[in-house]
Amino acid sequence: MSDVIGDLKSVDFITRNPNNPILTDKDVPYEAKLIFNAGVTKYNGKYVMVFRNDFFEEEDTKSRHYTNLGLAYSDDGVKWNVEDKPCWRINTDEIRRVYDPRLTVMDGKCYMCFAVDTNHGVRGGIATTEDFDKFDILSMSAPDNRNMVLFPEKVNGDYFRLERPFPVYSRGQDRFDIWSSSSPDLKYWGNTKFVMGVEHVPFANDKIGPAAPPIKTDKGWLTTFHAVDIDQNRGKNGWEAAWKKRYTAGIMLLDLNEPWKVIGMCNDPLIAPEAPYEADGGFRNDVIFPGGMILEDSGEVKIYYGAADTVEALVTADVADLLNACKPVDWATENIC
Ligand code: BMA
Repeated sequence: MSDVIGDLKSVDFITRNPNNPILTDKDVPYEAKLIFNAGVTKYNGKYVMVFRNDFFEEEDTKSRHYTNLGLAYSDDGVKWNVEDKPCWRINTDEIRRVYDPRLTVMDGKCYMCFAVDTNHGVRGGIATTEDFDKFDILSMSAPDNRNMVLFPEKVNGDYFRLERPFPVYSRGQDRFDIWSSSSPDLKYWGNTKFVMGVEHVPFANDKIGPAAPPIKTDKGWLTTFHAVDIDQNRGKNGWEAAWKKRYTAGIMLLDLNEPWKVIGMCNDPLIAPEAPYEADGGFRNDVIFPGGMILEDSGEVKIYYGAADTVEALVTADVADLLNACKPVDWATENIC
């Protein structure tokens, strides 16, 4: 892994939606500041978005910080109507916040993976909902794990998820990778396998993790991931005092029957921060974080992503171009069972 990654550009076959950013705090009829990292799916004939809303006690972003999840609906996946109140917030003495929702529809039900900051570590949860008002939690992981995404159907009789544990103690620094687990019932998870390491991604030098839930194609499971590089020279970058990281989006292809096996990957970032709402004036500049991916019947793929931890944006691409960009990899994941 090289120390400094340098300039990165998006591939030339994605198109940023002309309405970008497609959702900001101005669209939200309650207290809101940073609208980002949404999960998006199609459910009961509509596009549904559950977005993360971070807001602050005072104007100053160093003041007390709150997070809730907001809900929006759309007929076309581009213009969104936000419901008049947040749909979910857990705030107890132990649980500080729930964030980064990811939506998957399976057998007519909507499932939502989410991250939870607790006093005893970060956990990944899975809930189910029919109306986005009542959420039943099915499982919560041990710390430290998050960025879970569900595959939209069972594979060989089991549910599958991608996930990103973050083993700080054993690896000594950020060096986090993508893993998968399976479950007979969405509650008990095991059969954990290594999928891809940060060293396999030429545009990462810090950590990687899942992004939007995978979509099924006849060539394999097509899925985005997030890739992080650090450059100590970045200094102040965004509203934070110092933000040295950059988040880009990658794309890879997983084997249909053994979804922990990477069969293709694009060696360049799919989306790198370039537009002003991605690279300038945000809370944390240079952050692209996909959370929703929808394959339309026309072959168009909509990829929704949080930009600069401040707004929600959309790019589109043709599924054939995305598949074509995933070249066979010259490494193999190694699992002992
Ligand atoms: C990660 C998470 C994401 C966020 C990203 C960039 O650690 O907190 O929610 O988008 O950092 O700040």
